[in-house]
Amino acid sequence: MSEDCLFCRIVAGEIPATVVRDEARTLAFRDVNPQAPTHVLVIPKRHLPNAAAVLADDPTLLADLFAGAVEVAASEGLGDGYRLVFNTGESAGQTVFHAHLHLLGGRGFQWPPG
Ligand code: D5M
Repeated sequence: MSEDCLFCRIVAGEIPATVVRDEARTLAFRDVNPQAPTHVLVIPKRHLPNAAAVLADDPTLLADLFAGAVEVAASEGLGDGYRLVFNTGESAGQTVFHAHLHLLGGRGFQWPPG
């Protein structure tokens, strides 16, 4: 755990979150500032700063994040489609430097994204 990391503190139960899926190595909870009717973040419980670090550390953990997102998408009824996003680095809009996979659904999306 990184003491000054917001998402580590959610994993530790020090900051409340609306958890939708709690697995051995991953946690999924609702984004506090939702950009779609369903907006869930799937994170590794271990502190890793971004998706590239997850891949370098353990590719099976990256697979667990995707599996978690796909399973939450199904349980949220997003059969029509959804978007999965890793913002990686400040220039890509990453603001929390604990890896997190955004699951967005329940509305239409544009391409390219902003
Ligand atoms: O996404 C970081 C995301 O984290 C952003 O969509 C808001 C969300 N966030 C920030 N604080 C919280 C708490 N406390 N609970 C739930 N969600 C939170 P990024 O890709 O880094 O821009």
